[in-house]
Amino acid sequence: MRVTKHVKAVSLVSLLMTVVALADPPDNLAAGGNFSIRLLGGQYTLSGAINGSGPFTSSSAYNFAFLNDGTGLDWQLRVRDLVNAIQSNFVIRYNATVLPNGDIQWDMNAFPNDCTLIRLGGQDVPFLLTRIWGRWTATMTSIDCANDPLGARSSPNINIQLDATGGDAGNFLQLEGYAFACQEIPTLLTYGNVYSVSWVGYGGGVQKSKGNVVDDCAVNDDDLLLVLFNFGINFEDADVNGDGIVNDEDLLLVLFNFGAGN
Ligand SMILES: [Ca+2]
Ligand SMILES: [Ca+2]
Repeated sequence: MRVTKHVKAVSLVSLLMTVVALADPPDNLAAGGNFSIRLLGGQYTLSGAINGSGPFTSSSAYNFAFLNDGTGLDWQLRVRDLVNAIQSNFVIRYNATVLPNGDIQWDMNAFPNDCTLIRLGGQDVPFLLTRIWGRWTATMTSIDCANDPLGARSSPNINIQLDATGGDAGNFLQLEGYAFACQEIPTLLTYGNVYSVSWVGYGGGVQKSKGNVVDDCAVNDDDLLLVLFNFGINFEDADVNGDGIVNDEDLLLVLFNFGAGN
């Protein structure tokens, strides 16, 4: 029985290999399921009811999962995770576009109208966040399969590098709101602008749940063989869907994703 299944599987693989096209960077990025990012530095200004400016750096790298709706490359986060000085839990979404030149651009534009707090000089003061918007743009470069250089994700390995491009038009964050009281009083209107941003990101590879059990950033013969040689037993390394047994379901996941990441 098992031998018959294997023969059928190998025949199907031969068929698939004739129709699977080489994946391009956007497909590779999506197949990884998430990406890591680190802001290397930038400048900010505040004007209006609050005034200030200066450089900023970030010592931390972050990892964001791609959303399953939309393009498969959209992602979201809370305002407080993007601007640590603002405590808002409002969720903002970055919508992805692959530009004609192959770069990826994420746009965000939200109107939270959230009465929250902003940290000024070590004190939290009320802040009515009325709008926040921005853009990240990056080149996508295919690189050799490797561990995430930012260390922000454990698996899968990465094979796409993202580098900021497009200057201030391509990479910025802006916000506006009312400081010191959650009321739309004109004299309290405050603008924030983040610019001269440099950042780097990594992604790609293929998730184990899509058949990449041997993590070489692609679903290929090695994955197929690991599943076949451990067919019918409980072997975590070859258990694609993590249900405690290596069986038809795992084999199908490998076959349906065969060629991904190549
Ligand atoms: Ca693999
Ligand atoms: Ca399984």
